[in-house]
Amino acid sequence: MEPHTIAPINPVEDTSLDSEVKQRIIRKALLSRKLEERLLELYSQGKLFGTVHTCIGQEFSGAVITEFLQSGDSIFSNHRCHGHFLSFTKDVQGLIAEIMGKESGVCAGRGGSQHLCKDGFYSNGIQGGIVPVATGLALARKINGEQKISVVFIGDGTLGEGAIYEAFNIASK
Ligand SMILES: Cc1ncc(C[n+]2csc(CCOP(=O)(O)OP(=O)(O)O)c2C)c(N)n1
Repeated sequence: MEPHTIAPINPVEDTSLDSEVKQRIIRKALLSRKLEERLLELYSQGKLFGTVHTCIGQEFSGAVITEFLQSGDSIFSNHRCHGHFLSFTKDVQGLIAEIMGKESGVCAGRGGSQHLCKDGFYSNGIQGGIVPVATGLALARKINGEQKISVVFIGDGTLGEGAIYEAFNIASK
């Protein structure tokens, strides 16, 4: 059997994307990079609550995927969720306020950097913990005949979590 290959995507050079889409993708990626650089400064000044895991170097994953989602689709993210959140919701103020523990934050300051929830966006700092949740929502939507998808972002270090394989088995049905 041939190994499964995934063609590399270069969102800047890919000629199948029109320039407006490319510019939007780059703007989202830059917003994520600049915001997280500022977060790291604030963290070193002791102005943030809890931990701050950045997605520096991974900004394009959320910036590109969100170009291909439709209204009602959901994203499930991990401990490096800021870029995914920003690309999906565009809520800069809500994110910063949340990480600063303010009531005006997207989860009233209770979720912090890793546990965000807004308009179909969900993140969880427990490695792999959100994958069965994403699968459950996808299954419910399938049963209800809704044409909506769940997108999950995980890192390779999460491939040792058993729960994700149980979720993959359900998702493959
Ligand atoms: C169940 C569980 N075990 C351990 C941790 C601690 N932890 C946080 S991030 C991380 C590594 C994650 O690796 P990967 O998914 O590849 O993401 P990366 O941080 O490398 O981008 C670990 C072990 C956790 N959050 N959850």
